[in-house]
Amino acid sequence: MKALLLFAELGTKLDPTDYVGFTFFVGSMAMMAASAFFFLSLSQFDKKWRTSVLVSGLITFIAAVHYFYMRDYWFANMESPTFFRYVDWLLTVPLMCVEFYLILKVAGAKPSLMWKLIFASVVMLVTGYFGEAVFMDQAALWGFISGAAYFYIVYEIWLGSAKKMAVAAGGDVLKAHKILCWFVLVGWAIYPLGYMMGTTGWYNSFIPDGNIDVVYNIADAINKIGFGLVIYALAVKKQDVNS
Ligand SMILES: *C/C=C(C)/C=C/C=C(C)/C=C/C1=C(C)CCCC1(C)C
Repeated sequence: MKALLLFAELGTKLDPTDYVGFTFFVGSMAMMAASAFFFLSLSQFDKKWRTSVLVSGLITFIAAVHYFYMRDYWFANMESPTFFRYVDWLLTVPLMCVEFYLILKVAGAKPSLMWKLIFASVVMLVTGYFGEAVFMDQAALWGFISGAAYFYIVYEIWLGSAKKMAVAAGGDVLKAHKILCWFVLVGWAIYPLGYMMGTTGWYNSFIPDGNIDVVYNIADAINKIGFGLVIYALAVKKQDVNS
């Protein structure tokens, strides 16, 4: 009975001023729509590019499922679904690292490049989770370690071996790699900003207070869907060249 009442109450309480809930809602729909788009486009690509577009779809689909959970969690508890958030990231961010490897394979990228990026992304996310949910009074320290792993990824794709391979591949692959690099440098930098808004540390004096979920939700939409579209556009171009 109590559960029923709670449900009835929830159903009538989609507060129009709850902009956090709104971004969870829109986020889940956007991820779902993007997944349908990527999956339904798959048959137009040959094997070489199909995997890349498939991974784009998996990234937004995994996010969509997590957004359904996060949205419900938010409406039921009115607090951050930090656990679901990090599980989502732990699955999708390594897949974004896989995308770099997949598009650079034409220039001879080896799986070791992929594993380096995946390892750094896992360090970035696990230490971020520690700061946000486990050792909250040391958020600044864990955020710093997480940031170091983030900068390693930025270095590797902008200047390291991934960059060299992109240059070797040239043409459309190099162009797509460049855009993805910008996503990681600018789009991903939104996350540490959200982290600093939502945790306690020395940065509180100059970073404004804000809702961490709104920031993360906007960043996710930009990064997951945008990233996927860059891959999709590259696959379409390559397909035209081949046929
Ligand atoms: C689809 C989800 C994506 C692309 C998530 C990316 C997340 C990050 C780049 C998070 C980075 C963080 C830092 C660099 C420091 C503070 C802690 C984090 C985990 C928010």
